[in-house]
Amino acid sequence: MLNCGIVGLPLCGKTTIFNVITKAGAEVKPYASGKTDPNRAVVPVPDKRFDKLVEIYQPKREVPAQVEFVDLAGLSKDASKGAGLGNAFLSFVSESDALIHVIRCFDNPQVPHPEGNIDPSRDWEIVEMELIFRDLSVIENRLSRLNSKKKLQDEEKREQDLLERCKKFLLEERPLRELELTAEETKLLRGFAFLTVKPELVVLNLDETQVDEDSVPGMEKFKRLSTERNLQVVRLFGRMEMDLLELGEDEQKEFMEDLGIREPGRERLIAAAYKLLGLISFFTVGKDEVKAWTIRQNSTAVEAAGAIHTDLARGFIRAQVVHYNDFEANDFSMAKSREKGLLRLEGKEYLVKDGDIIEIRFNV
Ligand SMILES: Nc1nc2c(ncn2[C@@H]2O[C@H](COP(=O)(O)OP(=O)(O)OP(=O)(O)O)[C@@H](O)[C@H]2O)c(=O)[nH]1
Ligand SMILES: [Mg+2]
Repeated sequence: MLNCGIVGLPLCGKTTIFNVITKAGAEVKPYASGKTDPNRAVVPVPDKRFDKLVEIYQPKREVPAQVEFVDLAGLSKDASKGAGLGNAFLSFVSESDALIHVIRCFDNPQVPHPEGNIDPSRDWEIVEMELIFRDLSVIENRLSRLNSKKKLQDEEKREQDLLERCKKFLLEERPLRELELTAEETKLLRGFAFLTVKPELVVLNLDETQVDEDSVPGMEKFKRLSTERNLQVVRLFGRMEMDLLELGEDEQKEFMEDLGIREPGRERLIAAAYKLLGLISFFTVGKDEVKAWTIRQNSTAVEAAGAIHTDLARGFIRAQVVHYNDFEANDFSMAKSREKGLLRLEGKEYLVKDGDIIEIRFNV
């Protein structure tokens, strides 16, 4: 299962956000935990389409899509040089498929900020630079090995050129995710497990007193930075949403409305993380089971079949497909959808869309 690692400076609210997402109830302390062993939890991905299908089919079993979240220890300045938990921490980051970067906006005198004051863009840059330094040191190591060889094979020469390009890019303080690469180059780089290629979602962790986010010191500067760097940003009232988890949904909404907060960030954040990972869902439906299956974007019908069972991919004949939106527009009736030609048979190479309802015809 793919996972999102939660990163950020010490005491920015990573574990709090992890608890909001996962309802795992991990311990939250007002001093840096210094814990290397990450908290992990698998959570169902909220999807109104899935809920509706369950309501229609009333199946014996319902299985939503899932994603794993990993709550990492705080990343200190100079971690790439071994400070704080240093390399141990960075190796955990390298195991994540995508990053959720928590930025502290809340002010809390009981919880000292490691840099002394609230400044979202500075904090973003510190963590980003550590990831860049770590990637640079991986590149330097490899390059010095390649450079020490008397004669390079063609493939090694290509690798050397590509790494030089990456290095130049990183030295301009830009993450590798912004570098344009061919499919082949992407594959070549995969083995290095670079940290700055991982897709990143920024979470602004706000305090309930910061409903007007412009009251956060340095917010204007951060907004400029996020436009310039094309950051994907989600806002969340971490501690408040964690405290509200015990309440029922309605009570929670009411409470938040009183504070002037439109909607809880939890579901939005999980959905954004799922998308960030490049994942989509297709559904299988029936009286026994309604299930949301997770595949990567641009997967084919036969790959989708393989996600269900290798036999289905091996004996694949056709996929019967109707998109959820069409199904809904036709009163959730397969017969009506078929009449309109919206329920159709697709071959192996069909690119599955997020929200397709699929039945695999196969023969083994
Ligand atoms: N006032 C306020 N305090 C918060 C908020 N979010 C987190 N805190 C407090 O900040 C402290 C640290 O929160 P954690 O979630 O443990 O932070 P962390 O980033 O996981 O910390 P480390 O793992 O030690 O790096 C706790 O005392 C939280 O209650 C918030 O939105 N407002
Ligand atoms: Mg923590």
